Amino acid sequence: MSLQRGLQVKLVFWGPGCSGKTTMLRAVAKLYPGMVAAGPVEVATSEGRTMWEDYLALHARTSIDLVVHVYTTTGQRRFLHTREYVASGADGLLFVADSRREALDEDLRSWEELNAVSPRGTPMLVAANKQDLPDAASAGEIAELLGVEAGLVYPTIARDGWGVGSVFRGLLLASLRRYVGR
Ligand SMILES: Nc1nc2c(ncn2[C@@H]2O[C@H](COP(=O)(O)OP(=O)(O)O)[C@@H](O)[C@H]2O)c(=O)[nH]1
Ligand SMILES: [Mg+2]
Repeated sequence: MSLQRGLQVKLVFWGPGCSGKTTMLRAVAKLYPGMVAAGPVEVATSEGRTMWEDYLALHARTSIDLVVHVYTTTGQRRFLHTREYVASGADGLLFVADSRREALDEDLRSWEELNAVSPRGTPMLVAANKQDLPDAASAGEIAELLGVEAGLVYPTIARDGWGVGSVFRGLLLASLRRYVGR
């Protein structure tokens, strides 16, 4: 967070491979077309897997001139160092869980990794993504799996943008409240 030229906020999407982080970033860009200042930029392998990070900048020209930098991390296990680097200095973290039942083990592994590397007190919300799939675990089940309050878990369908605005605004507010609202 920087106040030098308006207010600059860094938000990071974290989660296991294929949970929908890149799709979520694209959905955010679609929700706020008038505010997109840069991106989405995607650094992917030839198979479309995120290799390094994706990046989107939103600029709200309000009285405080707010710039929101949004990054997604690569979910692939072997890229832990890249993830830590991309997530460092985050003002807010969104854990994008894959709600398919066969993905729940990977969700838990990725969640534990996030909690091991992120500084205590960083605002964190969870998206229980892929709610359109018939076997999807509910937001409540994801909350129980991760051991967090149900109110921190938002159901989403990143592929069509459903629920993405709510969780994104919630994360932005939580990251700002930390500095502004006390
Ligand atoms: N059914 C369904 N598929 C999704 C959803 N969000 C993402 N996907 C799909 O999941 C796959 C992985 O998504 P991607 O955004 O690349 O995942 P990432 O590895 O977390 O960046 C892609 O085929 C997406 O189209 C969703 O809400 N529902
Ligand atoms: Mg990706």
